[in-house]
Amino acid sequence: MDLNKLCPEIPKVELHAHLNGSLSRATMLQLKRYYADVGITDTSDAFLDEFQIGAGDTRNLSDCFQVFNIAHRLTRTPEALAMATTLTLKEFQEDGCCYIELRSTPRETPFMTCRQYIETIAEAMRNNAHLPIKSRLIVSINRTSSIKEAESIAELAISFHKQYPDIIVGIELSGDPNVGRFEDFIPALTSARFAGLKVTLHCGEVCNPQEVMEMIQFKPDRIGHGVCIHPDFGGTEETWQALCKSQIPVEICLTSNINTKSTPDYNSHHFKEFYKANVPVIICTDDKGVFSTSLSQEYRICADVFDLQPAQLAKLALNAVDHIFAEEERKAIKEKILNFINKNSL
Ligand code: 6MZ
Repeated sequence: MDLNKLCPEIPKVELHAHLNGSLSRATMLQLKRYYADVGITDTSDAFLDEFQIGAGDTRNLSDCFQVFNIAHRLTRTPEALAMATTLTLKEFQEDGCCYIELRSTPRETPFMTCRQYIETIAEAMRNNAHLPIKSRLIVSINRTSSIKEAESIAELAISFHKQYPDIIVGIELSGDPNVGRFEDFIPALTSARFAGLKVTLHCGEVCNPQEVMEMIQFKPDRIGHGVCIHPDFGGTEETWQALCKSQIPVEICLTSNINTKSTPDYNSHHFKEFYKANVPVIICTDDKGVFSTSLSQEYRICADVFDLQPAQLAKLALNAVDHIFAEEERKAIKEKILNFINKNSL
């Protein structure tokens, strides 16, 4: 079976996609045209060229946090942010994604408050509710922010979760993993969790076994990356056993880990160990714009590198549905994937 044909066709779910990291070049160019039309000074095309971090790039994980400023410049008005959300949802849909949890960090800009930032994305998602792709929002806390800022983002997430229960489903911790301490964010994350929001944490993107243990003990609903958890990849026997025992699902971002040099190459990616040990895994893109990838490309790479058969690939998509935060969507999405499996005799 031709994987290049199969991977876009499998109905897939995306559970780890940062909005501003997901902007494609086409979306960025469209946003630039919008700024020109409304007469706001924007960026040069050369500036856009810095956005993508490809395979041979010399930039590493720490450097990559600079590139998000490029996307941030393009999403600083509510109109542009709404356009970015809509265009990104449509691109995921065209790639065969039937459910997405987009995540984004509320930012105050000269044109909007943090409150308006969340409201704009939530409204854009509502306006696109008629599309085949179902979408939800996870509010991000950047770990480089202060405790006070994190608490105010959590409060906003809680109040919007009440106002948009059909859209805002979770909260997450991301940003440069070499900055900030997880323990400082526990009160903000705990209050969000008590209010009914699900929690996902960037965990073990760099080597920090103590923080990995604290995160696993917090019992998040999912974790992202999990690069440095297995002892062969910078974790310890203790972190690995704790993860296996917890059965916390892991959002796996293959190309992101390679292009940021968190992992040397695809063959040595920790996916292999996780899959073998039956740790629940979900294939995701992370920042499809920055890393020039797509969800179907990540599925294809996974199949190629780890020698997965089409049926195993479809099973990965099916199993991912158990971990989506909008529990009310699970049944319909499972049916869609099962129909695909049956129709293709996988
Ligand atoms: C940690 C990441 C990330 O929120 O402005 N972000 N955090 N590790 C990663 N691995 C590469 N990729 C993206 O999207 C951009 C923001 O997402 C987080 C960073 O905080 C980045 O500024 P939003 O939509």
